[in-house]
Amino acid sequence: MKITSARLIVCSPDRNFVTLRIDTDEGIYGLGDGTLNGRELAVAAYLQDHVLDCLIGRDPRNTEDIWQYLYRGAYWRRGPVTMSAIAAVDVALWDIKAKALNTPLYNLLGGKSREGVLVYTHANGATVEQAVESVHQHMEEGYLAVRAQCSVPGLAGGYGVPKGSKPYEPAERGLPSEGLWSSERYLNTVPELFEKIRLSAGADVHLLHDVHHRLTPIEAARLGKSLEPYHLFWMEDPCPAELQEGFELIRRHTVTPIATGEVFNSVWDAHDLIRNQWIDYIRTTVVHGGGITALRKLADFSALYHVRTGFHGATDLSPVTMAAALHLGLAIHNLGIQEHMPHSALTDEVFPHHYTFQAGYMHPGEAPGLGVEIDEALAAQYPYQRAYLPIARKLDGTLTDW
Ligand code: CS2
Ligand code: MG
Repeated sequence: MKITSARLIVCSPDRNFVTLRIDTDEGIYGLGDGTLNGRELAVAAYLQDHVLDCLIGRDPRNTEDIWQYLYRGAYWRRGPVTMSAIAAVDVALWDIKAKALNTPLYNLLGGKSREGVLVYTHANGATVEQAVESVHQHMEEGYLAVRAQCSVPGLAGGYGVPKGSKPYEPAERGLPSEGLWSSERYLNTVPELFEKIRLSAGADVHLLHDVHHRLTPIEAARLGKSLEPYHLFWMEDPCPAELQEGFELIRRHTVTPIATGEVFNSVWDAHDLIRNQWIDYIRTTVVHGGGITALRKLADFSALYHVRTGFHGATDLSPVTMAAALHLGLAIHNLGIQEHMPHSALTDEVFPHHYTFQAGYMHPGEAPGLGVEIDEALAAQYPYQRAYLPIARKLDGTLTDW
């Protein structure tokens, strides 16, 4: 089998996506996701200008060799743009390989380790009360795990809280918006949020929270301790993780489980976090972590240290990535949980897929390959529109992590 062509489909049904299609001489094609929120065209250019021509004539089943060719052959290693581009190729090749063997992708990754993948979704609100109500809504939809976020009093919006009635979509068209942030007010708000949720929703629902990189390690330690009575499933991205050893300080003070890694793109970003058990869940996902080939290795390395997976699954990862994450999540032994931020109806129309949600779990489906398609005619009706993630500043104007 040989690769005969590779081309990009960049579209924006409600938000931007970069999709790669690779065709072969046996009439089988595969899809990969190269979406990097706010920097989509950087990945598209990396693929179009530096990668796609190098694929022609190669055997698509040689996923390991092609991954090493793209990783080591570039000389310049790692980074979100490079690894998203490698991921787009890698996932398309795995899609082809599974289709050629007429089997769902999970069968090439170890087969089923479970009947379904536990997922969590997002509850949020402008107030604590609205967030509590949102948790109940999602529990009624059948979710067994819910992430809860709310605005900080006196600070409009903020990470995780939608503006108006539309579902939360952090990327905004036009130039970056700026908002204010106060860790002090946040630290006084979140314990009350989870006290109220636990009182109202009971002890069984898994509760998660995303700090979104906004605290220092000692502040995160304080937050983790304050949340212990509400036994969260995890506290996510407590602080920026460039300094991996900063997590040791958090670990020393709290037993609230810690998840991080959605902005990582290599096992080396988490090497110390994992081997020192400074975290409990690794969030790096297929599209930004270098694809199925890389994520399989990351999951297996994590398993040695009792670290489970919690793949990132926001709307800025396309249905192609959601499908790939579910195939991987069904197969690996150390699955923790999968994020499920449902895409819009329009996005689902552009990307018809076989994955399903039922009673708190998702399944990738039994179609050969990934089980995802792209309606290119419909996608063409929604061309790319530049969009950015917001910027945050502290009350004194200092730029901080959004
Ligand atoms: C968030 C993401 O889902 C999450 O855990 O951290 O929504 C994140 O803000 C976006 O993926 C950024 O593009
Ligand atoms: Mg997050």
